[in-house]
Amino acid sequence: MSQSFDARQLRETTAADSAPTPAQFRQALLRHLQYTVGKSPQQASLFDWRMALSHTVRDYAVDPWFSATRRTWDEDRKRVYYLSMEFLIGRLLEDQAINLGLRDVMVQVLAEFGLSFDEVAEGEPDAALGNGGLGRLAACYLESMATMGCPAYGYGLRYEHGLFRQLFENGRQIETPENWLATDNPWDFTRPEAAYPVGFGGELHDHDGTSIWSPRSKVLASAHDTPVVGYGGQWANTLRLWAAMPSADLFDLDRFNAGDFAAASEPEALARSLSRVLYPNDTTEGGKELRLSQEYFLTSASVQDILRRYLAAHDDLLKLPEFVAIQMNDTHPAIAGPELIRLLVDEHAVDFDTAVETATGVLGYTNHTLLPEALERWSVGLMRKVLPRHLQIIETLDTQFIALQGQVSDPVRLISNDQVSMGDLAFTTSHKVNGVSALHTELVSQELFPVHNELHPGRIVNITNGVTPRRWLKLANPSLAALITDTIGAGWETDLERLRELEPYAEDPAFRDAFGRSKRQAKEHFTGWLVAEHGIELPAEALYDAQVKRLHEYKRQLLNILWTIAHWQRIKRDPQASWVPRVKIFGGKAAPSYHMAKLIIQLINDVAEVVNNDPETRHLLRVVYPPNYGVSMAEKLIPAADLSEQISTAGMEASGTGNMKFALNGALTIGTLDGANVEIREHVGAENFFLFGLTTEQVAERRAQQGHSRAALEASQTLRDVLQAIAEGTFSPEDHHRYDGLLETMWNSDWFLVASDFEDYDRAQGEVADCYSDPEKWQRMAILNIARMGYFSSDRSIREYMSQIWDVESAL
Ligand code: NBG
Repeated sequence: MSQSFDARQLRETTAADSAPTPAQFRQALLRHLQYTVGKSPQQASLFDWRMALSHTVRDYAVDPWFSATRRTWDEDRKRVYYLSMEFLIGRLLEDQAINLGLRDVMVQVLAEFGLSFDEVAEGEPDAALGNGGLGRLAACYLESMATMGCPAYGYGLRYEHGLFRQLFENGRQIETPENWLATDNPWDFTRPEAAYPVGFGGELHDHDGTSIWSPRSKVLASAHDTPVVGYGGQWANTLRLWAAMPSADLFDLDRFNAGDFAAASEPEALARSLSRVLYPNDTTEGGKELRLSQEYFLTSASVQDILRRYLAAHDDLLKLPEFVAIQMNDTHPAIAGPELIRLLVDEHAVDFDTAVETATGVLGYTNHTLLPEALERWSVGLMRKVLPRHLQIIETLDTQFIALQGQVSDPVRLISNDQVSMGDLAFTTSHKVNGVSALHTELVSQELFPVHNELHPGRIVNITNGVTPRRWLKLANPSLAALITDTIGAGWETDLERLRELEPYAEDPAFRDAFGRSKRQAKEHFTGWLVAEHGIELPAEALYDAQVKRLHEYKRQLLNILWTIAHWQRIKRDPQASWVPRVKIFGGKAAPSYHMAKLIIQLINDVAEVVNNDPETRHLLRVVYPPNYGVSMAEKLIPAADLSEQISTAGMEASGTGNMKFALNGALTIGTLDGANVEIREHVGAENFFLFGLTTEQVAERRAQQGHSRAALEASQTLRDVLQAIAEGTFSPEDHHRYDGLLETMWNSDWFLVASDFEDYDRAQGEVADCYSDPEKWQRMAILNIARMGYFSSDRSIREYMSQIWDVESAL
């Protein structure tokens, strides 16, 4: 039973019991070095060692992978399919080694060859197949599903180029292509036999009242599998990524022979572009044909694969919901509803209404944002061009949905203003729709889908996000993880609520000291990397105050940097006062076409340039912004932070997951009542959280007030001084007008209420500084944060998905 599944059982038989001896591991490693990589230990480069090591670790994943797959077939278990355009995995070597119980032996054996594991591992490129929170959540969920023994597949695209690599040139963001597949990907099993044709475009013909779709071009989706091993090595699932391939049989010889060369090679051109590059937009979507085609490519290949697997063991397609749960990660794979209906009706002769009922029984939809620009809408013209049969199905669904609403003057429609609303489509074809934090789910019900909600009470459920403690504590923060294990014993890794046993230790001076030492170690690890990688030196004894996440106006990096300027001005006015030394750390990328976000990046870098070179304040204030923030940087940075900035305009951040990682690693949060901050504050205690800012309701009221930005500025001399300094070119001496646009927005519109929240943020930052001056108090609060974060394990989230949405049981 999923409900009674006791994760503690895992501890008894973790892979440690069956872990290889150093001699066995050494032998396996040397074998791979010689026969897979073709090198001797004397000749091997760090790259060669990493390849041999990855293959060695991968070997240990195969047995649990086979046995999990076999058991799922033998026991005819229900499987979960997580469809996502993004999986932000990062590196895999250490993650897999930890879950297989191989980390220690691996480090030891490498040392025998004079190698440091960190050095070897640092060469692994991040699999950056995602933009931000949504993609990283998918990666955490895969890992948790494997740990919980939930039979599951992740389905995604194998982009040749993941999220762009960010460089700074004179403080400005430059995007360069990322190339994670440039060298071998040792985790990948190529599965040429698992390939499906995916059609695009073409025409519909009527045949005896049914529609026959003849696509104009077809592209082959070909599978690449990576085993995902759960902690303890007892279960493993599959991440299946589709690569697009032109296929010989799909090459249109007739067209070619008729002289229409361009048309004949159309499938080839389409194939080359489909899995070439990840769309670099976080939350906003370019209305591009290629993007829609990518989404359909992922969805169609996955749904065909799912049906093939189901039909290999069953023949009654109407029982699909008993054995299959498909989760749509945002609306990106929302074409899954029409695709499943199409396959059932057109290829398996199921009648339309039964097909709809079956699809709805299978599908679930997670909404990750309320931002209107992120709610996908495709024009009817584009749909007709790319997916004519699907458009026809959506039109029928639309008619049925309107009928369901009865006699209302202005019904909600799946198609309106010549656009298909993918959110409304996803809702109508799912049996459950979930938000990602309590506040967000409330807003999804009230603001986004009120009509759907009334028609289908109970369909909307909340499942607050979570993060995997294996990667975000055990791997990322070895010193804190060791302290926790020494104090409460092992087992917290799969039963994070056990961290509560740390609570009494908040009062224990010896434990607080030990916690302080572990924080210092994490800081040294981060700053050591920062020096080596970027040549940036940081003072060790300072408050590390971090905001790392995608650049977006609603996340308000602007509020943070404006306050930083105010703080600098204050120090300069009174350099002798007892200031708490601070390091302001920023990290994150902006969508390449998002002008304002890029301007904010430039401002942060411009401010850093001036502030870091000010001899008067240098020892008290630093601003650092290492370029190309990603999973691997986060693993070093988050454990080092003292303060976590979660300062979005209330009502705009669906959940946040960085907020959870920081608090779990003992950073205190300065934050608004937004997303999962609300629940984090409830769990850790209001007295252990620096709250500020307008609430969601107050945000709405404030926005409705004419001239609110000017009024707020008139009330804050501090903020006016900051804007004045920017306007005078203090940070852009070569171009006084660089920030005119930004200043104009601050005075005249300020949709994100930076000015309105500034004074209260300033007050909260003052409290932070006071509190940090009392190390005992600070450490007590930090320890209580850690102790009370157990709820935010992605294991808890997955358990809720299993029982509330997927109706699937753990196999363990
Ligand atoms: C993001 C939200 C975050 C949330 C993650 C994961 C999108 C569309 N949404 O607040 O902005 O934590 O999803 O749910 O990327």
